[in-house]
Amino acid sequence: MNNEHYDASDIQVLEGLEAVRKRPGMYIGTTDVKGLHHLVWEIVDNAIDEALAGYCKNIEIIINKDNSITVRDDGRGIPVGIHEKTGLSTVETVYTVLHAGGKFGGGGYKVSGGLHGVGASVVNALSSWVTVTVYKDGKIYETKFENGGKIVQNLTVIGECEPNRTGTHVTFKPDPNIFDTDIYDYETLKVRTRELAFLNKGLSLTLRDDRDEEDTTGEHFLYEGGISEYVKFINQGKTPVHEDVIHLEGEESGVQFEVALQYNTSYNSNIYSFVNNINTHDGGTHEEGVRRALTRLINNYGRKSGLLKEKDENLTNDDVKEGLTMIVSCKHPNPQFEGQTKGRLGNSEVRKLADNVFAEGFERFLMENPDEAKIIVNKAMLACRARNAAKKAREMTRKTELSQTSFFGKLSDCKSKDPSISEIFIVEGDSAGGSAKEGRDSMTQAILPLRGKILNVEKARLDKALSNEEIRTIITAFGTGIGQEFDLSKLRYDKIIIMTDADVDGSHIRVLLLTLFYRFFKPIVEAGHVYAAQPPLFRITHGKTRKYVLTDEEKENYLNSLNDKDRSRAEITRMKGLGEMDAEELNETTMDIEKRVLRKITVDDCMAADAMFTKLMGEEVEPRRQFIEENAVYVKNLDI
Ligand code: 0RA
Repeated sequence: MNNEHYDASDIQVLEGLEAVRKRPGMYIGTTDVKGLHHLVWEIVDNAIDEALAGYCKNIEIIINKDNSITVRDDGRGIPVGIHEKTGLSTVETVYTVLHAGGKFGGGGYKVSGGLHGVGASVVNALSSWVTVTVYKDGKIYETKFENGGKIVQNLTVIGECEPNRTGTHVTFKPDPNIFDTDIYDYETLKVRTRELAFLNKGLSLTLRDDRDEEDTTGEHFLYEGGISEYVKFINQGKTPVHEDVIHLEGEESGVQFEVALQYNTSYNSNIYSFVNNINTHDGGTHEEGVRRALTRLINNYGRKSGLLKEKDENLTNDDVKEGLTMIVSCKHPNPQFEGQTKGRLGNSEVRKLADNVFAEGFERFLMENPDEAKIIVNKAMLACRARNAAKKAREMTRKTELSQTSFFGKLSDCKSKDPSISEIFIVEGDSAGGSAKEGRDSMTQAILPLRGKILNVEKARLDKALSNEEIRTIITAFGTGIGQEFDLSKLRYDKIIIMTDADVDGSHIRVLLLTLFYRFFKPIVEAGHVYAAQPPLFRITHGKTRKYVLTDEEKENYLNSLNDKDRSRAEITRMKGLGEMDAEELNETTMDIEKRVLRKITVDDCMAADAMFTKLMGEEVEPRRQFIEENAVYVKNLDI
């Protein structure tokens, strides 16, 4: 090796790593907590490549006490010989030359994610220190770097090992001068480690947290079934409509493709696709191939089997994906990522491969499992009907003019057409609705009385929700539309105020409304337009004075503040319901902008409402009893 050349490349090396330190975002996206975790995956990806090449079975990830990370694999060990271009060992070269990566591979292609082989040097550049140990040829080699990748110990033999032992151990400490935080989150590492185990069947991954005295063995992730087990994992707690997960795979010209899927009885779909273990959140050709084949095959089977009649329209992809959980995974030697966030696979040849592999396997599945096939086709047909019904219902609510009599009969709208000063009270029961109508400020306050209980939308598709009168009226009143055409800017009121009794029935209706808003009008809740009115619990009268209070505590405080004479005339009435108040009282206590108390509803309230609903309506007596007991403050005077 000639000295001049060595100097030149040496300078180049330092310049390379310096560039990474100057603009880390270019290489790892961000230097926040996300970037910090990214470093781990760069190192793990190298080990996974070794596994995909068929030489590594176990990978261990350890969070050390000082928040440094150790990644161990039992692959062949990074080569230790001198690299002809740099004059350094290959290990040192891989860790210090920005574009070394794949070029130093011993054949085979790199398919795992990450920075295509430059990951090791990028991690080194962004670390305060790195130690690499290689087990190979009965020897233990070690090299050390500090301060952003500067070699402080050239590759040295530090001991001997069993002749058949091989592998690479890397420990790195992210540079606190680069990253906003230096603390690793176990849960974040766990979720991705588990995902990598699902995506690489048969590979054993262990995650251990040495910051925690208790944890000595860590958690092990090994899935012989690969993405099939991923599908099962996602479908936990759901009811599958066929027992076995369908798992199909194929390969062409070095491109591996596989897909696993299972239908469940829910109305939502969970479809995730990956290329080289990276989530392609915007899909791409691998996902398109499958979607196209799935839709085509279900239609073909439906027609051939007579389930789908001549008059029936073709099922769409939206129809066939209802209740579908599916993982698509492609391993590609030369993937082209497209789109703003590079989250889409662009390679056009993959569409055909995915279509072929899926079509062949799924057709066989349908032929061999006619019972399951029938369930799947019927489910898609129901989804199709629901889609059409929802479309019609949406058109109907859109067409329903506010002046139409059936609608007019329910809503007493306000005179103002200015949403910024308008509010709507959704009131439980006709009689309270009557008082509210009388007691309102008709300029800005609209009243919508609800008759009976509204539908629980948690267990219904959009079409069924839209067939419910009360829900249709609410949609028409809001003016925003629903589903695909929802438009927050069309909301006709600034405040939507739920006004229900302070008892179990009242809280039940409130919960149903919150569930409806959460599921179908979430942006309205997020924008802070939804409120709960707080009607008073007690009326205290003495002489000509009337006082309303919201809680027991307020009642006691008020009584204590009175003189003896007043207190002795003091009549206390527990307000049983809104319907009991006359218009004047209702206005004074609950509706008057100056005097009322409103509670703003948040998305968290809505999520809690869903859980509460399950308790209230569920078959089980115990949670229901418990709920009533916990809410005893509301139900003191209720006969139960
Ligand atoms: C290229 C060739 C050989 C091994 C590796 C790369 C290798 C790289 C990494 C990175 C992390 N763990 C790794 N394990 C292996 C094989 C060289 C030989 O056969 O001697």
